[in-house]
Amino acid sequence: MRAKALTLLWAISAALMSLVPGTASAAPEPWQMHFQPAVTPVMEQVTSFHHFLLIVIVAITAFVMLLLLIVIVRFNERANPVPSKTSHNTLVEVVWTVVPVLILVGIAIPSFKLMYFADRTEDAEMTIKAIGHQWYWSYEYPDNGNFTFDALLVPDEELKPGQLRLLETDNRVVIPVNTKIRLLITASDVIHSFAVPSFGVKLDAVPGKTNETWTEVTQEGVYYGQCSELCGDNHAYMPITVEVVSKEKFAAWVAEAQQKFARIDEPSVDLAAAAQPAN
Ligand SMILES: [Cu+2]
Repeated sequence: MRAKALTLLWAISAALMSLVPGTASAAPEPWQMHFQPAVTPVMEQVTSFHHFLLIVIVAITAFVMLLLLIVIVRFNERANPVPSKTSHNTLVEVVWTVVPVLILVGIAIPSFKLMYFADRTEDAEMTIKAIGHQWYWSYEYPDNGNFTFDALLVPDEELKPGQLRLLETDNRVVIPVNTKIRLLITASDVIHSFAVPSFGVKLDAVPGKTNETWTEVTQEGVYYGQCSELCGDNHAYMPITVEVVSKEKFAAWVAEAQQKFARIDEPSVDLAAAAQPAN
């Protein structure tokens, strides 16, 4: 009976979610109500954990509503003019203490499992470092030639057809598909937060501290994120644009990026020349 009710709730919530427009495409859409589609193992688990919680919440709300209705209908002054003087009932008190504890434990176990799963990966194939600045992100690719670049918002008047307003950057973070990537997140000035909803990644970028998480995107495409920690005037204007490509395309992009972008360990001024005494 309970299994049947849970299945029914599941079906209802799934049906309601399928009515919400914009659940099928990779890019966020105006008035989107539900999550962006999951493209990493972490986000898939976040989405199904959310569905599980929704069922628990609906069941608890319906149960409390039912109790309230019973009280209103059966125990109002007219229906029940002589109320009982009961003030204690050990069994009921034990039940209303133990059952919520069991529900919370039932939520906590999968919650902690997911938290540790999202926390870090042992066998990352490459590393990308994202650094938050007021107000843009810069990226470092230590395993692919140690180059670095900045990614700034494309202003409205420079948007090309197909580019999303406030979400497109001049340089995209390019990553290979089906590759475990360690993400190191930090900041240079104030606290920012690196968040890409369809990856299930949201991590604070704290000056003087490096936070670690990971991602493995299973579908090629372009995904968008934003700084998610109030960081000053232009907080809303430092988006994250990630392009997920095949491993071959990524190798080609790396070769190009090594020419195009600066190396981290290469000084921008020629130190030897600068040390020469001027005549
Ligand atoms: Cu920020």
